[in-house]
Amino acid sequence: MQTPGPAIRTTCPYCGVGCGILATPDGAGGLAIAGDPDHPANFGRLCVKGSALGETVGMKGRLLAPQIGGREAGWDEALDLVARRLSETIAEHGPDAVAFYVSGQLLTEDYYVANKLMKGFIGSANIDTNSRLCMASSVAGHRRAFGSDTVPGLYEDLEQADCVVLVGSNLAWCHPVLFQRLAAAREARGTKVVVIDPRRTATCDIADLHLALAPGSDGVLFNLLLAEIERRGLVAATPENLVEALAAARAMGPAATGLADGALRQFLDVWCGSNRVVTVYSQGVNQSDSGTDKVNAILNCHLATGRIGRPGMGPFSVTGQPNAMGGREVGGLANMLACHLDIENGGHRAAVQDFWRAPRMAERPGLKAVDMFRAVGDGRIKALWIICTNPAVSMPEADRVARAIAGCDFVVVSDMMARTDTTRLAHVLLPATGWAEKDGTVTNSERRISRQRRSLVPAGQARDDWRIIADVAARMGWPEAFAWDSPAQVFAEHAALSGLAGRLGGAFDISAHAGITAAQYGALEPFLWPQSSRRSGGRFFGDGRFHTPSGRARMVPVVPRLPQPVGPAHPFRLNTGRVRDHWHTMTRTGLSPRLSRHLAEPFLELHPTDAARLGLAPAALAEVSSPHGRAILRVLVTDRVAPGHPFAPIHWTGETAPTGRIGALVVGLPDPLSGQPASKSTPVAIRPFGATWYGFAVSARPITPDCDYWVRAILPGGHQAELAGLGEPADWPGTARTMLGVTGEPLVVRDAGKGILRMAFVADGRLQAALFISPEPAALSRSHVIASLGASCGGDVLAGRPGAQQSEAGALVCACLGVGMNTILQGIATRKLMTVEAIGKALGAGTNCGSCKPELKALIEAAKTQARRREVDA
Ligand SMILES: Nc1nc2c(c(=O)[nH]1)N[C@H]1C(S)=C(S)[C@@H](COP(=O)(O)OP(=O)(O)OC[C@H]3O[C@@H](n4cnc5c(=O)[nH]c(N)nc54)[C@H](O)[C@@H]3O)O[C@H]1N2
Ligand SMILES: Nc1nc2c(c(=O)[nH]1)N[C@H]1C(S)=C(S)[C@@H](COP(=O)(O)OP(=O)(O)OC[C@H]3O[C@@H](n4cnc5c(=O)[nH]c(N)nc54)[C@H](O)[C@@H]3O)O[C@H]1N2
Ligand code: SF4
Ligand SMILES: [Mo]
Repeated sequence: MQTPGPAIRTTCPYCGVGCGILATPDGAGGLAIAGDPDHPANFGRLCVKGSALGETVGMKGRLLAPQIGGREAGWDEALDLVARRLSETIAEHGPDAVAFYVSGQLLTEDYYVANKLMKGFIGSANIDTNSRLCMASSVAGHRRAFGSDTVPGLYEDLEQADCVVLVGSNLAWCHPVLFQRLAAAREARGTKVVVIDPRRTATCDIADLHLALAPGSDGVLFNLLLAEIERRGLVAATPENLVEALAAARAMGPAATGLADGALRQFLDVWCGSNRVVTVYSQGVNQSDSGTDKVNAILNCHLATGRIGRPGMGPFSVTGQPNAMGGREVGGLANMLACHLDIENGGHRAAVQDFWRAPRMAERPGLKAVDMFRAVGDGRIKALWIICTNPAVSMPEADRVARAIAGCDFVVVSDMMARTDTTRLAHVLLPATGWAEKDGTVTNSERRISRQRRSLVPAGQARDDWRIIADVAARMGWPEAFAWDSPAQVFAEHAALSGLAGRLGGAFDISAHAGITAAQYGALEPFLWPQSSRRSGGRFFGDGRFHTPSGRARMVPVVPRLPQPVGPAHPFRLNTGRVRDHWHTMTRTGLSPRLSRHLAEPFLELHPTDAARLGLAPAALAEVSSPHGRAILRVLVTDRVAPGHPFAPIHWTGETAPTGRIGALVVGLPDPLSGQPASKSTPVAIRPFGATWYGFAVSARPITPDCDYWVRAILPGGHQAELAGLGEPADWPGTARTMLGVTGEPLVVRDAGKGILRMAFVADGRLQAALFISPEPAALSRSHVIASLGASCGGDVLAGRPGAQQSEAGALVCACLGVGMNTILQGIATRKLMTVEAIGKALGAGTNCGSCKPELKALIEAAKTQARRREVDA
């Protein structure tokens, strides 16, 4: 515990926007969270995930002490064991028999230390990161086009542009504060916004044009654009390969995009007609087996027109994780060295070896994520250290990856949480400090480096990742090279090395900070890289000078490859991605009741014609299978997706919904250049899941279901679960007691004719737990049941819906102010709240973080459409 303190300036640990946060310790282990008005990424704004950070910093679920083989151990014993087993493995099988799998959520200092240990001291490059699943195609595309992995522009370009094109990016949900900045700019100056996504997402709310192109056809689309650029005489630069790239583009026909001529024409007109155009792209582009070519197809258009590196124009790869960029800077990918230096360049290797005084430098690239886990599976890798990532869920072919980890001779996992799908498989578990407990730096999507600052004391015996790695390195025989006392010293070393890289011609140079003191590090303001004696911040490439040997940009002739066609056994193409209020495998956002209420269950967005053909009603369960695994998902029938192209979110795990693990379905098919797997395009089969019963449960105590389908989520005063099964238990009350963690006899309502069974466990007149079973998907007011939990109860909860006096709030739309869908619909219907502002004024919804504004607008639009239909009918 600590005393209440002044606000500490730190950075959000979620997305790559990198918002500044004011975290104020409340003295009881908690934090009050506010946006930092002075941070140049967000100027005080936060999205719902950032706003809810205070709900996720408690002790619940934390890994508090090292564990060996499931028993608690001391730090010395655990670190000795890890160092000994790594050293033995290297001695017996060579350095390539060990691997580190790390994360874009590590701080730069953690990342630097891990990379130094593997590439300079162990002497292998078998360190790869979840950024391989995320940014690798952008990195490879940047390096081909620019000669370096450099993001040319700045966030303010989105505000200064006349046209912003979002390709494979659901900015509204995934980079919400950047979305808000764009939406505000659009209000102010009429920015044209184009969304290119096979799915109609919340981002389309501000789109002047939505191109629902055929999945995977982005390369074709941007080649068509390049050909149009030439036709209109807009070629304004002379990059390498210009002639060849234009020839490849001219060969293109529009058919593969599936777009109507009119829509395509509008896109070409607005892109070509806007000198100030920013093309933002994300996972719809990167996560493809031809992702690198798609990135270059986009970059080509900006290079040919010279629309790059000047105010309001340029290509913009928005990064997902808070420190995806920092990881690239330290060389955390298996095919990079450090500070953007090249592992295959002898001169670069010698310089880094000399700087590190390294005994044994890696001389060739290591295994990239998909191949790394294959090597774990077939025994080539015998010791694996996983840090700050949950590959047993998030890797493609996740079941196979989990089996590989389980079969590996020696597995170490460093995490802040005790129970994840990956920690379950470890021989040694090392407790890491979490976001609020650690000090360091992160780099956001616009190259801005910000401090993350400790605001709470570490949980239990948790230690910082950089220190854990350095302590292992020291025990492996290299104490001098890993002898830092603080992250400030690590940062200083990293900054000094970047100076050396800068002298070798690299763009990433922050050597102005090479001599940084602890006090200066403490006070470090957010800054854009580079920062050296030669230059400071700003945009890149506006002067036409690139980091290639010739100094010219390189266009890449792109011959687009479309995704493999689906076949009769697996006739649907599964798209995957994110929801608004959860972060990846939910180890942190899953702790927040309000974040868990926007979407509390995994789902499959399925087009109405597909649903009808498959005999799947709304809210039915579907079994989805691929050659790699299976999942059971709640069907959400919607025309937001195209026929044949269902979508499922990625967040659920063995801890929250064992049959909702989407990674289990996804094929591990990497791009040949970047190694990034195609996570958005898996052929699957779908059929109804024939449950004989469905259920919904709430309990004040943790729920531990044991049935064919279950999903659990946290509530303000307890827990909830959706359930379904193929065969009913013989003794429902006994099953309920075990599952809901309660004792005693329940109140029971049974309608044998309809097959309905309802049970309430009441103690001291208050509802402790309830279970609702029916032969159809349980139709009851979940928000009423949830609100009844812990409240005084005379059994009326068993009606499953509120009485006449109470109203039903419905699914939570505004998570910040707790405003439900029904409340909003009622407001629209009875109080004529026909604008987002009116709803905000009357109900509060949308007035805090604003993340739900697209949904509010959609509800208003839906009401208007309904009203129009009624007029027509009348
Ligand atoms: N709420 C929330 N925000 C997050 C995260 C989170 O877990 N939750 N994670 C962060 C991370 S690490 C990342 S990488 C980012 C990801 O941010 P985004 O890339 O914006 O998010 P995704 O939902 O993965 O995918 C974006 C879109 O790509 C579309 N898509 C699929 N196939 C294609 C295609 O062939 N062409 C095109 N043009 N589009 C296609 C999908 O329909 C989807 O809407 O989000 C970051 N922000
Ligand atoms: N099908 C499909 N699969 C995907 C994607 C997709 O779009 N579709 N997206 C991919 C992308 S872009 C990404 S980025 C990945 C993300 O996938 P993961 O990286 O596997 O997901 P996270 O849940 O963020 O895992 C982070 C882990 O680190 C722990 N942790 C948090 N902070 C710390 C810390 O400071 N130190 C340590 N040691 N541990 C910490 C958390 O508890 C958690 O267990 O998923 C990828 N997988
Ligand atoms: S947009 Fe939201 S999740 Fe992303 S950094 Fe800002 S507050 Fe955090
Ligand atoms: Mo990511």
